[in-house]
Amino acid sequence: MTQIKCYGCGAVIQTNDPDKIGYTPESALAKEHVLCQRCFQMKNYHKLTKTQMTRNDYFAILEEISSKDNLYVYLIDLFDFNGSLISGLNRHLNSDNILIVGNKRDVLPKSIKDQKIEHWLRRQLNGDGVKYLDVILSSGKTNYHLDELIDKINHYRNGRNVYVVGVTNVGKSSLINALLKHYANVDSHLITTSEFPGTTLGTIEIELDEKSSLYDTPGIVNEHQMANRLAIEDLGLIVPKGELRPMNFQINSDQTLYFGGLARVDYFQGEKTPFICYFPRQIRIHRTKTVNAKRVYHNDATLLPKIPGIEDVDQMQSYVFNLDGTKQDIVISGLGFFTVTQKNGKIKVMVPKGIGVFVREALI
Ligand SMILES: Nc1nc2c(ncn2[C@@H]2O[C@H](COP(=O)(O)OP(=O)(O)OP(=O)(O)O)[C@@H](O)[C@H]2O)c(=O)[nH]1
Ligand SMILES: [Mg+2]
Repeated sequence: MTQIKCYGCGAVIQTNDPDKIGYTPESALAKEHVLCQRCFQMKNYHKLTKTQMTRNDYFAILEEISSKDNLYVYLIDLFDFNGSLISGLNRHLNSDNILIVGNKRDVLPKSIKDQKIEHWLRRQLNGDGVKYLDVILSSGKTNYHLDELIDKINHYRNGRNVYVVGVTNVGKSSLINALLKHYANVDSHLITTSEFPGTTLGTIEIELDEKSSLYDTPGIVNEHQMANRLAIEDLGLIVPKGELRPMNFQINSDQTLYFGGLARVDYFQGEKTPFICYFPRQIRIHRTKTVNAKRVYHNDATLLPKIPGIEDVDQMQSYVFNLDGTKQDIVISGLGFFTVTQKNGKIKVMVPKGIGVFVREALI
């Protein structure tokens, strides 16, 4: 029997086990385009369900697609650069075949020039030793640069197949849907997208011409991203819904900021200085005196969301950073970042264990 794949997530359709991926009731098989039950519930009721895919499953897919000569469109979420990279990217994919797309351009302020973002992105990639063919910025949400993206893909693919790859949630499926709507007038049987990391479960083929196709692929789970630790119902809170607005806090050296219930920064040495915060609007930023911070975490019911299992701020992991006067972003992977430019200052960042905290050259 030939395999049928779900058009929403790429899982192989099966009618035996409702708890496994690809399950569809037999009655749904008669349709021209088959959707699995999980995608049906996501699309119609926004009901998200966890799946059993492991990191090894994703790497097996990556290994399979990288064994042939293809063009790889590697998406990076501009809001979460560090969370978007997998270590040893060039070990998995040949640098001569990688087109880097800085996606979700819409979340960065319009006032910053594209050229500045692109240069910043190239410097970050170089700093991490990532080699590639070219870089382009895009947004699947606002259809930004779709024509330019298609031109670059056609230029570099040279008749070959194209695979859209990247970690979960960078917007691979949304960008492909934008292309489908824009160029093929498709508005039904679109690929399923959601804030759940791990929406796409198998490769999804879209024909480009008789000989070649473009494929959506499942994202690789990046363990240090916040989205992998949150309760499903809270995932929507950490996905930026629109352009990030800076929130400026003048902080004294005995003060603390909470970013929802997910992270905290103590400024414990240095003169009064601005902390310019870029976090999704749904995340409340709360300032308190450091001496009261522990009690506030415990008692303030509005510091939301919290990671399941973390009731006390002492259960978080601490990282101390020295501020040296250069304009730097302190990044909390998958949650947001703040910019500080203070000399001779010290901060302590507290995050749930395993969540990445990075210092980088300021983006904005
Ligand atoms: N602001 C903004 N949000 C986006 C954009 N593209 C996708 N998103 C959001 O990011 C989340 C993930 O989008 P998907 O398209 O499902 O991401 P994916 O890379 O296919 O994820 P997996 O299938 O899990 O690997 C969803 O909440 C989208 O609404 C974009 O260009 N801008
Ligand atoms: Mg996807």
